[in-house]
Amino acid sequence: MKLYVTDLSPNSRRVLAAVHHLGLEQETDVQKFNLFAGEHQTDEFRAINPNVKVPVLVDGDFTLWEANPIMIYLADRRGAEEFCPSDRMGRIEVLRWQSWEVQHFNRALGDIVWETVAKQVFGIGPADEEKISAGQDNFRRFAGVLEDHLSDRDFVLGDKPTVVDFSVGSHSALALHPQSQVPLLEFPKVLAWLQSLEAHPAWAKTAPAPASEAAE
Ligand SMILES: N[C@@H](CCC(=O)N[C@@H](CS)C(=O)NCC(=O)O)C(=O)O
Repeated sequence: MKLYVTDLSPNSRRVLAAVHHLGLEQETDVQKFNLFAGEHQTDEFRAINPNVKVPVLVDGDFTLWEANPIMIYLADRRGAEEFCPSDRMGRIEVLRWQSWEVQHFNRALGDIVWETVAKQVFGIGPADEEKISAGQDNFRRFAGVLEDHLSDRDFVLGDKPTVVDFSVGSHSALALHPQSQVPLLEFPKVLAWLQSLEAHPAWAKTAPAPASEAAE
């Protein structure tokens, strides 16, 4: 299999972490693009993903873009039921939380850390305080849902980490960045869950270097 990723991306991180967790390193040829140098903007890569974005997985004749389905595909390929349940209701739970993180939780989180971390690291202008404040309000709304959900479990689907934790927690390094201004102290269960994800062996292997923690 060939996997196209970049160093500076929570979307790439979640897929790479799944590769490690599932023990697929030997079967996966990882190609890293430097997005800032425009290495992905070629006709060849556009033919692989017309969105011209990473991550992308190519497995024989099959090409798959979008981080969340790539992780599910890899888990199914491995028959990794504990990591990604395949029964009807288990799969619905995976889809529920992955939809939620894309649309709500990580969108709010991304809005904050774009202003507080990414802009500083990439030197692309001052943080917009109004956008930070709006992002924080939005984050509180959805983090409250996760806080309640984690009241009786360690991970999103129960007592073990699954593909859903890699999805919902994909921005962990940015959220835990000292300058993030993500109001995590108001959500102790969410904070503890993010910290435990950071300690997960496969997740830890894919931790961004300090200077590259501002992604997307
Ligand atoms: N929804 C996509 C998002 C992919 C995405 O936004 N990738 C970024 C890196 S995190 C990218 O490739 N950006 C390059 C570009 O837009 O030119 C996914 O989940 O895979």
